[in-house]
Amino acid sequence: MALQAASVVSSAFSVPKEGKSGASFKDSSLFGVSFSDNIKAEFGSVALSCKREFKPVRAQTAATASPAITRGASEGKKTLRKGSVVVTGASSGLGLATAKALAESGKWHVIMACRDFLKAERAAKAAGMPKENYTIMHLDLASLDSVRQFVDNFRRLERPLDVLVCNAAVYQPTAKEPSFTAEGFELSVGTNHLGHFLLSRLLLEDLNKSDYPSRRLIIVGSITGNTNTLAGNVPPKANLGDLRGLAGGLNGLNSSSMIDGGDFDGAKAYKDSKVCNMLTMQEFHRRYHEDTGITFNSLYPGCIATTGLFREHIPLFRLLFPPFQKYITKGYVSEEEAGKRLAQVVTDPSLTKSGVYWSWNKDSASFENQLSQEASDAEKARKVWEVSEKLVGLA
Ligand code: LMG
Ligand code: NDP
Ligand code: PMR
Repeated sequence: MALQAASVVSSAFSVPKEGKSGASFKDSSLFGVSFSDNIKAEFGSVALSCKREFKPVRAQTAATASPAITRGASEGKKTLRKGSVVVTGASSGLGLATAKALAESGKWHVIMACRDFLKAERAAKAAGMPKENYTIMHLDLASLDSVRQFVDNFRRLERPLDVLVCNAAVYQPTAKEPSFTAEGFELSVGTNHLGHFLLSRLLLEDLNKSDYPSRRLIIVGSITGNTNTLAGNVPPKANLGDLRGLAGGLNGLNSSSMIDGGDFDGAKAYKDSKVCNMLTMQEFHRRYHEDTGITFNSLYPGCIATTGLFREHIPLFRLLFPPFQKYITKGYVSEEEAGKRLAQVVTDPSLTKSGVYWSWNKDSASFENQLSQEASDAEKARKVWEVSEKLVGLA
């Protein structure tokens, strides 16, 4: 059942006149980045990007939503309605910080898609999120039934879907044996990849119906899935192999619980799931960007060493990991800062390019990062897509 924690407001807001000022920058952080990545960011005004991307023809089905752009009562100024964004796993860590940043901007209504309603409600309250700017809905990504139920419930809200953020994840670095989703998929890949794969495939239709100027599908990736970085070379390394375990259903019975068919390793399963996330984003881009205009992106928000992601790690790790990242690798980023980064990928008019894996340099400036060979392998992306389709019942 959909649980609505906040009432819906239909207020509109004025489009800010200008985006950020232009800048060209060079990434200078040591780890996990390609050093040659200089990008010249283009910062157009919001109004300009609206003009370029707004296609009224798509608006036909957003029946109950107000049109994305309307004329303001006075001065004939263009106004943009509040954006509507779904964030999975918004009950803690990066998801919560992102939801907070978006809700506080007053420009977004955040649907917090969470497996633990009360935890999410308490977290939103404790974070001081304005209650008219969020709604909590139940979603357990470790159950495909729950994913389908969520999509039905979301549609009943009759809100447009302008941006979908696939953020939730589990990490089981100390598990000796695999655990499984409701359908019997190994839990990390089942939750982080397959649950999100079904969710995003189903909600693509809703994104496509939105008349919002910039519609985006964002899947959170990570440096540890990218073996072109030092962090990605800490064992066990991500490797999807020939996908034999995935093709067998990851059930640990008649197939391996690992994508590559090997023995269970929780840390590797997580890293593999992140590779799937990054491949899925690119396959979405190849299949749908041109026809729909939707922006498909992934990102590495920085090492948020204090989140709940490490809850199953040994206490010594949890004690040492934050200072290690802060003072030695310098890859550390606070939850708040990481939330701002992801919120930027949701909403920044300069980040509309599709098919990009965003990262940030030490001055917190975004740049297009390079994925590892495996995480940018188009053939593997297609295979992961096709096998995943079968597993989640779409093919
Ligand atoms: C595994 O162990 C566990 O087995 C697994 O269960 C799971 O938990 C997994 O990733 C999670 O980890 C990883 C283990 C093995 O690493 C450790 O945690 C051991 C820590 C050893 C400490 C080393 C000292 C470093 C300085 C410490 C300062 C004190 C702070 C301590 C904080 C600890 C928190 C981490 O790791 C190893 O096998 C050893 C490390 C291997 C480093 C790999 C680096 C490979 C470099 C290859 C270069 C490739 C170049 C790529 C190009 C890059 C371009 C930029
Ligand atoms: P957290 O554990 O704080 O957040 C994960 C969220 O996912 C929680 O809200 C959790 O819910 C939710 N979740 C877990 N399982 C399910 C499920 N079955 N159904 C619905 N929601 C679920 O970790 P982070 O904030 O660190 O992780 C967020 C994202 O950031 C992940 O995609 C992770 O891979 C990525 N990331 C994190 C990095 C880091 O350094 N922390 C670095 C790079 C990427 P609940 O609160 O109920 O447990
Ligand atoms: Mg890593 C060199 C930089 C760097 C960065 C940016 C990270 C990020 N890590 C780096 C280096 C190292 N780590 C080194 C040199 C080691 C060996 C001491 C190391 C170890 C390590 C462990 C054991 N790191 C870890 C773990 C985890 O359990 C985390 C993990 O792999 O989760 C899958 C992790 C991480 N290191 C990161 C980041 C971002 C993580 C965690 C989360 C993630 O990728 O989502």
